[in-house]
Amino acid sequence: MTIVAQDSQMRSPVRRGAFITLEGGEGAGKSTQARHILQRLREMRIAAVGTREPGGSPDAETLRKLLLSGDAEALGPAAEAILFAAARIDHVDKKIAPALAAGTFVVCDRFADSTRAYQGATGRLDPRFLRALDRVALDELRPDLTVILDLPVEEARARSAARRNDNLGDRDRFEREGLGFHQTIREAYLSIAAEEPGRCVVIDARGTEAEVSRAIWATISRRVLRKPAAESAHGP
Ligand code: T5A
Repeated sequence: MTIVAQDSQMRSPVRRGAFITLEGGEGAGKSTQARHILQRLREMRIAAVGTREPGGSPDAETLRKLLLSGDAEALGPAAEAILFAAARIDHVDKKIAPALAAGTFVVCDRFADSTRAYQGATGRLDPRFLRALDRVALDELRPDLTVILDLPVEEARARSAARRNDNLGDRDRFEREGLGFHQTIREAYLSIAAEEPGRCVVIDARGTEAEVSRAIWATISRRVLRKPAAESAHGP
């Protein structure tokens, strides 16, 4: 506990940029929509940076390779969750927190909800363990808005397969899991959204790229850009 308290003192800069995360299952369109959001923010001359998890900083990208190769799978879901959190600590410290402190918007393709959905739900991890990991990895940091792209798992799988030209050998450790695993993840995301409606919004990802982009932008406009200044500036 002392470590967390000391950590808090070091890792809570005054935060002014907005932090937007994209979540959902494989192939739901997160990376595609992250690009659209960044483009629209930059068109409005809002400083914005895109990033992703696992990864986003050089050391976290090293852990990404290990985690997606499947080499850490044998350690079990709790150890995998710790490794994802270790990557997140570096990513937050080196990239996300400094950008937000400089007033830059951060758009992140996956973040802590991925650990809750993937390791937490499919590995049946104790929620208290996951909350403790978040306290260490995130300190006080929470996304201002989390967009959860919801897509039936069969449809998501078809999109991912089409992109890979059906080369199944290219699938990473999580893409190799069966439909039941991905259905559990879909349900976990819907539960997270129901638990935290102030932070999360579920967007139906079955529409065209342009339709989904419009729905997301309407949400960002309403929930982030039009927020009164007193609410959007995050003090220590
Ligand atoms: N993970 C991650 C954990 O287990 N725990 C954690 O804590 C974290 C952070 C990361 C993996 O790690 C796991 C989860 C993941 O399994 P990844 O490759 O970074 O892996 O993430 P994925 O979600 O697997 O990335 P994908 O690229 O597969 O999915 P996206 O980003 O949701 O989808 P996108 O945008 O690349 O689109 C997929 C295809 O669909 C098309 C695109 O052109 C593309 O071909 N598309 C559409 N087609 C039709 N209609 C639309 N509206 C479309 N939008 C996009």
